[in-house]
Amino acid sequence: MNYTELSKEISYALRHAPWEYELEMDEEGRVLIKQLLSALHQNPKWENVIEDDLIEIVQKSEKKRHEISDGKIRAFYGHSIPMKILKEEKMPPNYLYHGTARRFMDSIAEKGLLPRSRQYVHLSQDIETAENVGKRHDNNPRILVIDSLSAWKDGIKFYYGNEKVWLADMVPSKYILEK
Ligand code: HQG
Repeated sequence: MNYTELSKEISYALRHAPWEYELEMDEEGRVLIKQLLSALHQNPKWENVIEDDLIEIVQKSEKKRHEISDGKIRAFYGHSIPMKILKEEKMPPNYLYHGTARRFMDSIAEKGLLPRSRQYVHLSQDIETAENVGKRHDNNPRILVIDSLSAWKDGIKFYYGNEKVWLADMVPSKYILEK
């Protein structure tokens, strides 16, 4: 069984298209594992997937994308569905980082960081993580430093994703220190 492919399909279902899988999602994005498994089983490719496979994917993945608890599974971040997933508001560290493409810089300087197709702007806890995020868009990404604590003190909300990923509704450009 190809765990990378299965992990991508689970992310797709939980972040972008729960209705395609007839999943009932709670306000924090959790769905019953049983429901997800029976949806996956309809595809011959995944007819043998069991809960232990999901547990292994979640545990072994370097990026903590999903969480399993109490018979439910959720994606920690990345959502694009219309129902806004409720995230835990939290005071951010002094600085957060955002890796992006050179070609987006003018627009970011003008409008700030916007969620684009997702529900939240995604920020990184450290520079290395931001570099990896940025490389998905540009082989020579720009790393932005976000003055997150000042932004938070001024009323910009930040939310906890996982130990490496923070979320925000948007980040005005005045809090972007290097660009
Ligand atoms: C850019 C992956 C123009 C923004 C990653 C980014 C992450 C603007 C792109 C997670 C803009 C959106 C999310 C503006 C922001 N004008 N461009 N005003 N504001 N942008 O993929 O943050 O592997 O939706 O800089 O590792 O790259 O899927 O977001 O370049 O954690 O688990 O618009 O997805 O995780 O791109 O990545 P994305 P992202 P997974």
